[in-house]
Amino acid sequence: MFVSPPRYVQGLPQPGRCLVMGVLNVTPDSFSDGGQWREPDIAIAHGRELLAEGADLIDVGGESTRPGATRPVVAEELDRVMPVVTSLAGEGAVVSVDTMRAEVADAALQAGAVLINDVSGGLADPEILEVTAARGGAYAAMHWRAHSDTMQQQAVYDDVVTDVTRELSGRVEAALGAGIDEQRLAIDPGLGFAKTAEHNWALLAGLGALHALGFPLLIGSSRKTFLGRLLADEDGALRPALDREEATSALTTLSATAGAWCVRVHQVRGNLDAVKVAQAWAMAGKAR
Ligand code: PMM
Repeated sequence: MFVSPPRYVQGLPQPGRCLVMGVLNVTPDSFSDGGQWREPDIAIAHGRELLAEGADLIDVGGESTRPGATRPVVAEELDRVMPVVTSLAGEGAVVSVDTMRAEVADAALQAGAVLINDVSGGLADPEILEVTAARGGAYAAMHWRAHSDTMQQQAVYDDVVTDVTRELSGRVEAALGAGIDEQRLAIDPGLGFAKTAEHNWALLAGLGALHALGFPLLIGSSRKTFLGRLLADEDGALRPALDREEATSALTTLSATAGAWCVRVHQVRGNLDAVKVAQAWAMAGKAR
C-alpha cells in the first residue's frame, strides 16, 4: 500500500513525488565512488550531469563515512566541498552538504547550500544544530552511534526499529531545541551506520515506526554493502558496488511506496524512473 510522505521540507523542491538526491562525494575514499570526483572541476561537471538527469538536489560530501575511514581535518573538508558548493549553488542548483561539522555547515549555508545532511544527527559536533538554525537552513538528522572507525562495534540493539526510532526522536528534540524550524527537518534511519544487513532490512520493513515520528524520511540505500551481500555469488563474494544499481532502484521503488520523502542515490536516472513508477501506481490507486 502506498503511504504519502508526511510533508515536504520547506525551502526544498516539492515536485509532488519522492525527491531524488544525487550523491557527489568529493573524497578520495568513499566506498563506491571514492576518488572519481576528487578534483573540483570534475566534481562540478558530475554535479551538472546528475542535475541534467533530473536530480532534485545534489548532496556534496567531503568526508567518507565508509566503515574504517579516517577523518579529514576541517581545512581539508572545506577545501574539498566549498568550490563545488559555491559553483553549483551559484548556477541555481539545490545543494545539500553531507557534513558532521559546524564550520563546514556554516560556510556551505553562506555559499548557498540549503540543506545540511548530518550523518551524526548532531552528535559529532553539537554546534552544527545552532549554526544551521541561525542560518535558516534545513537539516537532515541521520541515526548514528559512532564514527566510522568504531561504528560496527555499536551494531547491537534490543529491537533495532524501536531503538533507532527512540534515538532519532532524541536527535529531533535536540534539533528543535537548537532552533531548527520543524518544517525544515528530515530524518534518516542511517542504513549501514552501526547496523548489520539484518538491521537494515528490519528498518526498511519497519519504516512505518519512523514515519510515525511525523518528519520527512530520507533513505540512503544506494549501492550499500547489504545489497552486495544479498546479491553475493555462490562462493559468498559480494556483488561489487557498481553492480548494485538495479537492486538500488528496486529499493527506491519500495521506499517511495513506503512514503519516503527523498532517496539519496549515486545514479539518478534509474532511481528517478523508479520514483515515477511508484508515483504512477499510487496515483492510479487514488483515482479509483
Ligand atoms: N550514507 C552515506 C553518506 N551519507 N547521508 C544520509 N543522510 N543517509 C545515508 O544513508 C548516507 C549519507 C554513505 O554512502 P556513500 O559513501 O555512498 O556516500
